[in-house]
Amino acid sequence: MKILVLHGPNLNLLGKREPDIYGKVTIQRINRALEKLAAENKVTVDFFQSNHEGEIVDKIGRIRGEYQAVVINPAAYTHTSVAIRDAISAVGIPAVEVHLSNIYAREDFRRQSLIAPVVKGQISGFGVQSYLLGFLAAIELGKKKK
Ligand code: CA2
Repeated sequence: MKILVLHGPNLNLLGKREPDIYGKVTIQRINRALEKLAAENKVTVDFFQSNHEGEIVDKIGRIRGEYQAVVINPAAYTHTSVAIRDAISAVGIPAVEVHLSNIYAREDFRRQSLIAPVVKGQISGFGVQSYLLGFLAAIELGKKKK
């Protein structure tokens, strides 16, 4: 089974700026923790990060047949992107939305996710654990898909 982990805009800055909000963990450390979890569960994981909406849309459009599930942190595009929502809806691969912070405990504009209605579920507010829990959920979804 292959699972894609998709990181949205500015997540490449994790651990380097604004550690008070997102902590000191870097995207590289999150990816290493996911690789360990993937190995323990005998699944393959690939990673993709982009700051560009169109690149994320294109990537989602290319994954049919290659991946059984997707874990996505759409970052700021969570709150704005009809294009990413439509891409997830169209591709027909189960997706899990994850957020480091609890988006419902933050500014009003972060409390709406345009992505949530087209994913299987959302995990928000547990820092790196959000990714790990989301990845375990994705494994279960991928098993059903096989
Ligand atoms: O909590 C999350 O995971 C978010 O998806 C993170 C996004 C934010 O726009 C969402 O509302 C919630 C921000 C990711 C960018 O992270 C930064 C890290 C360091 C410095 C600046 C931004």
